[in-house]
Amino acid sequence: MSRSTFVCIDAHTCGNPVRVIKEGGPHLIGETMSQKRLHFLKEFDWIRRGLMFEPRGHDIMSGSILYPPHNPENDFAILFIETSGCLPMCGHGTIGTITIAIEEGLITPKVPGKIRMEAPAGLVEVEYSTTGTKVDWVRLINVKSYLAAEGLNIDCPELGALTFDVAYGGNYYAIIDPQPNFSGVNNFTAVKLIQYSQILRDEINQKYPNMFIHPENDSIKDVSHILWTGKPTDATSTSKNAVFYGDKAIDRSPCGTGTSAVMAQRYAKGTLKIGEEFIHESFIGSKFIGKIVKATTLDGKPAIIPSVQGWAKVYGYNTIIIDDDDPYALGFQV
Ligand code: PYC
Repeated sequence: MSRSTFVCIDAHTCGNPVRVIKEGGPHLIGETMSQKRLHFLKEFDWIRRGLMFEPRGHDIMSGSILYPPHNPENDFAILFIETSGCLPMCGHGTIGTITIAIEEGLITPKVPGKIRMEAPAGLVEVEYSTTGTKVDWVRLINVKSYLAAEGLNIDCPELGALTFDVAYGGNYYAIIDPQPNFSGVNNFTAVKLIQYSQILRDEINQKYPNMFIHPENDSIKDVSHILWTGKPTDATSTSKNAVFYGDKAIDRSPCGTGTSAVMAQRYAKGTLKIGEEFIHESFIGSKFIGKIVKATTLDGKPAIIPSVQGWAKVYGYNTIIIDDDDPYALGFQV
């Protein structure tokens, strides 16, 4: 009989959960965070399942584990753990993790106010601001983001034929903008969007096999998220979204990697310029401030370096036990 204990700190980023595993994370083998992510998925996925799924987590739970950096110039490396697996990059996860790590003294940045974080998808530079012991905001300069395909077609139950684009912002997103068969996120419930997204994600990856593979890291592939857009509720926002991830989740935050993907899509289509503010509203109305920091290239194709700013609040300390004698040690989903 064995029992594992995980000391966690819980927060939410603009409404979406982030659980940082402060103690109890496994030793991982690899020379990069991308290699360590694959080692974790092969040997330690039980930890993710136990801590993210019910009864210790829920359908929308996500979290992270911190590791020493592989390059001594950087501050730390991060593994994202989510109900969906281990994402190569997670924006709300980064904002929540940095807030927890600074407020709770888990890291001491080499340069106060700036952090160099190694994510499986690549190096992410972060800035943050504090008042006393609290972090006010976190801004991440994300990995190269790009529009991978535009004007693709798929049939959606009830709605009919839909056109969509695919963009990368640390994960691959199918972006469905308002069109004749889809009037925008405000006219749909989360339950409906989840039902459609579950079917569409599978169908998109079947219809377009091997089409979305990161040019520099082939462990990052396929559409993992569906991002539905629509008119913002607040007149000061640029756009509103509902981002589907995992099996049943709609992101409560505006989704950092999704915001990066949409900025890459808009930049490629000429509707967002370098330096222009892109205020992205989540399904519950919380906001991220996005910006294109600069234009770049990825594998010879146009790409951008996006920044995404948001806030997080720490709300609890949680020591979690996973005991072999628990029939739900590995969690479950209904
Ligand atoms: O903020 O990048 C993000 C994210 C991915 C999945 C949920 N949130």
